[in-house]
Amino acid sequence: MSKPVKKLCVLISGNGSNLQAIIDEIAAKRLNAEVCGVISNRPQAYGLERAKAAGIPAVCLDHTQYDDRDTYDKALKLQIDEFGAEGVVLAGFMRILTPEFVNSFSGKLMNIHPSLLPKYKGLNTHQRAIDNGDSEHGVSVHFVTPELDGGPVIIQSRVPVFEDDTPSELAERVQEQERRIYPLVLSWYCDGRLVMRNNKAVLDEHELPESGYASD
Ligand code: NHR
Ligand code: GAR
Repeated sequence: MSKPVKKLCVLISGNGSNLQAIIDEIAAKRLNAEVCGVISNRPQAYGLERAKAAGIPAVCLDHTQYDDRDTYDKALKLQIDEFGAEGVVLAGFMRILTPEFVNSFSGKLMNIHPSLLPKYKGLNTHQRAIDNGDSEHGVSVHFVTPELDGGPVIIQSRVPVFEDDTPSELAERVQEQERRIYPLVLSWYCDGRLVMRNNKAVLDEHELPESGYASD
């Protein structure tokens, strides 16, 4: 008998190309999941259209309409719980989340961050890698903990930085990798192979090293 599908809620702020990769992977039956809902904090996010086109409930919770982060995160949690989510996927979600929110989804909340963590936490990672003259850059998927971009890494993928790269060329190279590794990590999670234990990512009962599963 096949395992029951896991319900994932995907949080976005923009284009939603990671969301699309997840939707496509589910359609191709390589990911045993259902996207039960998509939430954006920005009304203009193109990812909302992608969700609707795939028949997925899509909601905008505009953070500018809330008094503070606490109130916003409470509304966010209510909506996620209403979708019946068993996992929460940050896919280009641009709002810092309160410790209360993060702790309430401990081990069920993942993020894709466009750098080789622990390098370049926070924003403008492509520009910073170029400015520092790095010869390589990349992307990390990690469990989310209250410490911003500080939770245990699950996987990383590396890309070269070329001398004349612009931030957007570099971002495109990184995003090509994102669309491969995020659905892969989610398939591990949905098959019950990936958990967070003692602030470590654990795959098939093996603690993953600090740089995560070696993907290259
Ligand atoms: N929340 C917690 N508690 N922990 C993490 O690891 C989180 C998180 C929320 C989002 C994604 C992260 C990224 O991958 C993420 C990880 C937004 C900002 C930010 O500064 C920083 C990191 C990330 C996402 N946001 C501004 C804010 O004031 C707003 C910026 C904007 O709207 O453009 O929230 O990079
Ligand atoms: C991705 O490159 C993701 O790594 C990055 O935003 C892009 C979203 O693309 N995330 C962050 O910068 C989080 N602060 P998408 O909307 O097309 O998936």
